[in-house]
Amino acid sequence: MLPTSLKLTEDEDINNNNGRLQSLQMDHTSLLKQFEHLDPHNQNTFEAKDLELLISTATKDLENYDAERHEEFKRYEMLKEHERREYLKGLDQEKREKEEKRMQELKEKHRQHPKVNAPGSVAQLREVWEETDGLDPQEFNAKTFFKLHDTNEDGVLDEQELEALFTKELEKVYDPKNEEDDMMEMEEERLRMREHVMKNVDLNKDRLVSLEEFLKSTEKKEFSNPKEWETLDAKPLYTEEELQRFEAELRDKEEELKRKAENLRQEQDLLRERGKALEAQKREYQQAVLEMSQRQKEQQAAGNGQPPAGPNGELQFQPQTQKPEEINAPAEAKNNLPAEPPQNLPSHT
Ligand SMILES: [Ca+2]
Ligand SMILES: [Ca+2]
Repeated sequence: MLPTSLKLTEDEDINNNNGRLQSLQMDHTSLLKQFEHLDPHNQNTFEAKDLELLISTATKDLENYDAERHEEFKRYEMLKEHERREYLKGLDQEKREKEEKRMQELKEKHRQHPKVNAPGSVAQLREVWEETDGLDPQEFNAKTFFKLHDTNEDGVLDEQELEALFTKELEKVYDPKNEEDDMMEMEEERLRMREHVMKNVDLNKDRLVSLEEFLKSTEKKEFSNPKEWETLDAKPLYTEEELQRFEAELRDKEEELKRKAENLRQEQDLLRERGKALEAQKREYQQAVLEMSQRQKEQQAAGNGQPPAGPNGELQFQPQTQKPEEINAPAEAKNNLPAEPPQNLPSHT
């Protein structure tokens, strides 16, 4: 949706409304940046032409957005069917037949629902009027209805306000509690309903319903006597050919993923091998360093009387060359002759 500041009512003359223009200029540069296709020669003034361009660009973007949603939905349905078929393929015949029967029953069950009123028809609006708004059906009035459902009171029904009107109809077909009802389908159905109404009602194609457009639509034949609304289950959503193409695409993607996974596995193996080689090399180096430093210690020990180093380079314990009692002992006591009792022992008396 366009920012509300950009919505001009029909009788506003942009070129003569300087105050309005000035307020638009406040943030028009940032707005311009949001849309790609604007006139690059006119970046400094915000003119009616810009506004028109902006609106038509935004409208185009929204159209593309809806188209993309339809496309995504179709793919979703094809994926669902693909998975269903794959699942059935994996079963033995007896189980498969049982499952096929169960699925068929669910499908039938989904198809059984009260009649859906054509969106935008008098019957549909009256039902909202009566059941949602709690008003007397005899007093239905299109203008009051419009005002009531223009919830943000900006004078138009936008897409959200319009879609909200269909909830009542959609609830006849889709119940989140039922296995057979798919809420993705409900949203696709809601989108289709909105597009259907816009197509009939939105005369100036600005994706908004003005009161005038709305009132005009109530005078049309389709309003009181519409064509029956076909719910999604009425027609196939894709052809068998489209499904085949989609499945081929899936297979291609799967192949590519497998290829990528295989490449990754090979790379991983390679890295693991390289890691092992590095680890072995590291150990070899460590061993070499150890041996060299041991040799160095031994050489040093031999060369300058340093004590030899232990296996990890620590100094080995060396008994003291002189025992404490020898320090003050007479020289003759140092030989192996029976020693005289020391002369200067402290008396213990
Ligand atoms: Ca509104
Ligand atoms: Ca319109």
